[in-house]
Amino acid sequence: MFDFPHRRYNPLTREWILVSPHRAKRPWQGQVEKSAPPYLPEYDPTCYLCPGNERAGGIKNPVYSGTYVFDNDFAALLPDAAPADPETHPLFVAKAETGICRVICFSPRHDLTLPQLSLDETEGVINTWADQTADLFQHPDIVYVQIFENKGAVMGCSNPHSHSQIWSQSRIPTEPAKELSSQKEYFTVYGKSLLLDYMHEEQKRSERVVATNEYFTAVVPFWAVWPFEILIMTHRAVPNLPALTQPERWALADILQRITTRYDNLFETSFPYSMGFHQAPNDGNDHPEWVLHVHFYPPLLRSASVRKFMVGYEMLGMPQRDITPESAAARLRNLPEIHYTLK
Ligand code: H2U
Ligand code: ZN
Repeated sequence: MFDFPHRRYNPLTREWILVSPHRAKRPWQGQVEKSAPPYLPEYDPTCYLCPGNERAGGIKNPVYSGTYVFDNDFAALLPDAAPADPETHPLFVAKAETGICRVICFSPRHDLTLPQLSLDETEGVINTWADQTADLFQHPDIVYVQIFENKGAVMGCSNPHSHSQIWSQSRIPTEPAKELSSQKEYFTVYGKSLLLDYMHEEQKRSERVVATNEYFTAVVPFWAVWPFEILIMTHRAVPNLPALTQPERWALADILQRITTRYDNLFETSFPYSMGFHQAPNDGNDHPEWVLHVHFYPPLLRSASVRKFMVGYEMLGMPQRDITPESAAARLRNLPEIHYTLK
């Protein structure tokens, strides 16, 4: 159906992307990424995230056994009271920003990534994310809580020991702010949630669905920019992680494991990505329009060593992709859900 150049609209961000399916066969003589190291020890005495080890600044991690949370020693945002805005000229606008940044280790094991954890351990990670969100929501000046995981050296991750980060702050950052305004507007016009309508339509069409369970559906979105981008949506209008029921948390663990296992199996490598949750802001309002969801943005394109670059036309014009979201979804859907290292 879509074998000609066309643009697709992202209703969440209200931006367009260019799709050029005929271009997928162009040759590649460019940069080749190093794959993940084939072997990691269970414990690394030089790792600043392993239990009992020292971090920058001399603080020692406890000998933890499940998840472990600490305040980022190099936090991008600081909780101190903000000074007056440093600039007032309309062409030189700057505003003080406060916040709290934390690091969450998934497990004491240095060598295990999300798909290699047990379902119980993954549910433990989800409970920690939810508890951290609830805790940060108690701070009067925290309006937005951004949870994310940067995985793999190509994504700038500094340490293979599995961890995620939380950056929480006094303003809503750009991406969730766009999603807030589109979801709100859709809710005002139609009286329904944009993402629930989208999810139901994707379930009917099924060609972009990668995995689903009772409470979540994972698709390569119609408007995906990254080759194997995934969007996981809840089946009801849940605003944030703390609002998930226990069966929903279990189902979220299930779908996260199944998606990350398929990712690793695609090129038989520890698949790099940036992933994160978009939750409703903590601004004192109800958010009936908001549907909790997870974005996975993986950079790999055609093998474990060739990535997509967002350069040239994409920096100056708009995002573009070659393989269609439908063919990416079909490839991911057809992969086994047993991790390739267990074969
Ligand atoms: P990555 O997820 O991008 O690898 O970042 C790891 C975080 O860990 C990074 O934000 C923090 C860095 O500031 N960190 C500490 O808090 N303590 C340390 O001893 C090293 C790194
Ligand atoms: Zn470690």
